[in-house]
Amino acid sequence: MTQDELKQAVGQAAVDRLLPHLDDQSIIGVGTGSTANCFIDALAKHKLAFDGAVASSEATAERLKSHGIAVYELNSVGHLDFYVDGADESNEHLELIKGGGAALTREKIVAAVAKTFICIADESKLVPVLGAFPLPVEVIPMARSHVAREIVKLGGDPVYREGCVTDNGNVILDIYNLSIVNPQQLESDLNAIVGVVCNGLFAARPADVLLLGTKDGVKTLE
Ligand code: ABF
Repeated sequence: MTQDELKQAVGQAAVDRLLPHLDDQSIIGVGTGSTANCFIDALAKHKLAFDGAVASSEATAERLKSHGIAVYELNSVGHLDFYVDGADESNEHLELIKGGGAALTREKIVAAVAKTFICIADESKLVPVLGAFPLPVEVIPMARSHVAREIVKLGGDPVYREGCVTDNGNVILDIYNLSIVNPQQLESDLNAIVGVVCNGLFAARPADVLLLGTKDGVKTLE
């Protein structure tokens, strides 16, 4: 199977997992990226089975609307039973690096609200130790240099993502050369730097379920 086929398989597996729990009141949190797009396309075939969605990015909102799926503001939604999204890396504890697509802050907010966070990924994303993928940090633009200096003190090599402005009007620093043995501690340390809006470690609130696309089929970790 190609990587695209693995992504389609996990997108479909997430839909299959959700369907028995959906009714005409259900609103689903939906993430961002190519794997999340596979989920959206599979979910659209069942759009009469639920009410609508909350999107973690403008791009996802547009894709949902293009399928005729209603998109709600998070503030207008009382609760979310499910959030479905991809990741850049996951360890066996379902702690994640996310934010390669620069949508990390809204993704973390929607994940925080959802009762169950289902992560969907192809098998290349499962790693023993997080950090080979550069860790994204969303930063208030005027704090960029200050935050970069503080990240160096934590042992990372921050690189400004040129030309990238987030949906929130901020910039991204990607941290290279980390071997993240304590993801919760690093997530907390990065959040404590003045000027940091959010970082791409999802460890304080990891995924609840990982649907992993492998050449032997979709495996479930939970
Ligand atoms: C989102 O999409 C991000 O948090 C992550 O950076 C990215 C994964 O993208 P893809 O599914 O295209 O690999 O989930």
